[in-house]
Amino acid sequence: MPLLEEKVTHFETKLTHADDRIRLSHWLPPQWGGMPHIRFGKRWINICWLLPLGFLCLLIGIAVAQELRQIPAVQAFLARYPGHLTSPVKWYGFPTWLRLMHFFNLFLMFLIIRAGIQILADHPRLYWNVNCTPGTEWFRFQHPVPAGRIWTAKDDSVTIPGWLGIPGIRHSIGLARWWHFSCDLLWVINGAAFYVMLFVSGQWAKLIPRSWEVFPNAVSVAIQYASLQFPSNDSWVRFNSLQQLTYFFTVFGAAPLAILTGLMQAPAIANHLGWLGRVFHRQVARSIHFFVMSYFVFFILVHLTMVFITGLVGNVNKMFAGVNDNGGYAGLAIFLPAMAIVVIAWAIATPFTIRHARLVQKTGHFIIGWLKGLVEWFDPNRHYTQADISPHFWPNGTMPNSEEYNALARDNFAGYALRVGGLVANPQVFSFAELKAMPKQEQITEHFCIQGWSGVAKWGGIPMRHILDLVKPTPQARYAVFYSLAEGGEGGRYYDVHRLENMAHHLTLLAYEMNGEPVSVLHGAPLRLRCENELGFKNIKWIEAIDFVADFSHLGAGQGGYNEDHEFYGYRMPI
Ligand SMILES: Nc1nc2c(c(=O)[nH]1)N[C@H]1C(S)=C(S)[C@@H](COP(=O)(O)O)O[C@H]1N2
Ligand SMILES: [Mo]
Repeated sequence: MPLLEEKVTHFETKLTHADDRIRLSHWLPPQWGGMPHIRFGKRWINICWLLPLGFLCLLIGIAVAQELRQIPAVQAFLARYPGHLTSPVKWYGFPTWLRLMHFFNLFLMFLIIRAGIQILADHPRLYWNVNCTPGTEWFRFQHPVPAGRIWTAKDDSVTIPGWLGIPGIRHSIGLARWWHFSCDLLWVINGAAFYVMLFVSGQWAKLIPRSWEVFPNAVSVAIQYASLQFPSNDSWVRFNSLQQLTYFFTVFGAAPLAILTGLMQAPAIANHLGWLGRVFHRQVARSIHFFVMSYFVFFILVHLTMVFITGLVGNVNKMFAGVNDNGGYAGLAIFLPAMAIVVIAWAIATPFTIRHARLVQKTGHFIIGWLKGLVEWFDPNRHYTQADISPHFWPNGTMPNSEEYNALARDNFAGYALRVGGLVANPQVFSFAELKAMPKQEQITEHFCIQGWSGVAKWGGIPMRHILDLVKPTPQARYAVFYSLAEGGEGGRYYDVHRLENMAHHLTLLAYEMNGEPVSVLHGAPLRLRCENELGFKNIKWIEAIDFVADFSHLGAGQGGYNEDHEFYGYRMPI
């Protein structure tokens, strides 16, 4: 059937090439959100109030602590618990590995946090419920969702300054994720090596509290700091108890929690975890992930302040030069250039990413793409119940607006046909009636948009396995290319590439029903894909044709899909 072959492959010509850099004139125009607000019941409170409030608490804390120190019982308490344990010390100093890992850690942390905030700006709302119904968020830096018009998740994304986010422009989550995930991997490797070295070297004894007395001692330190009579700083030998508890929590509490709550946001992982994935669903994980980030920012601010006000020269001598010396400048001689590296990296991350977006995408893919791909092996098997269906399901993407599509829609898609061809034994054109007569499968599943929102819906349609059985991909076929009836945001057909393994999964569906009704135009009529271990953008809407190929590098800009080409996403996105 040469004619049929042509009909499918001819879609290639409707794809557009994409720039390897971001051209701001072609990008989503900037849109500033609001100040960050937290919701208490029906009231929204501006978090800027935290600044004067925090300052007031600090003042009151100082006054209270100074009064406390006048009380004999408190003086006795301070004498009994000086602020550190008095057990003998074996591990002095800061070895080279520790100082180096400390620096790598801080260098990566800045990039991770900046890219993380950029990711958040793509859906600047946090929720405790999985439905993400507008108005139910507990935190936002965006205005309420406008009523009376279609408001997609992309419409909702906001601009943040380029010095804060990477790369600072609106809806740049694709690039921010390469930064975030690549630095994450390096950070995890650094952290794992740190754990190992701690225990190999014996330095763990400095970091891990081993007696309950650490708690009264920590209270003692807090009173001493707050009353502005600082305890003696002898971190060369041992940390004071408050310091020890804080470092301990940061290394063994906050860091693992950041990793876990990061992973739990991935469709392939959360969909694999059954009840655990339902209780700690994506929005819970995302909210906790945000708290951990806030904790890290708070920790960095306090830590830096303490480094500066408790004797900068001595502190950097210890932590950067590894010498117990309160006078010389060996520490500063390393600290200042090290900070210069941080500042330079900070300054160039955003402009570099805008100028060399494709390179950032490819580098990110090289560093972390293989690991993300591995997550596809988790079998998504979670089902929700009818009662879990979200009352609101965010729409997303660029709507179809061709005459061809509108004519089909006017006719309730009676004239619609799905073309399936390429490397298959039986290329076919299925009429809508034929498709609906095929075996039907229903599933209630959660949708994970890359931007951060989620939603549960019941989908009904044809298992993709059935289509595979009918058309029989040849042994050369490795990928299924889906072509949409709609264009993408910058023009040219929206398309997306999936690995054949994912297409054979029992939950992969060509859906023509959503929540028991025909899929609406907004959500992908007449046919849209459900692939439950991938992020939302891979669930292509308004499908016109499926083409089986051995390779996709000749399609569009060769990245495996429209958003992959134009927004620098990865084509395997189970996380
Ligand atoms: N053809 C096409 N399909 C698309 C998109 C698009 O822009 N064009 N957007 C994707 C994105 S980013 C998401 S999150 C989902 C949204 O599906 P929904 O509108 O049903 O929520 O559709 C995906 N499929
Ligand atoms: Mo999305």
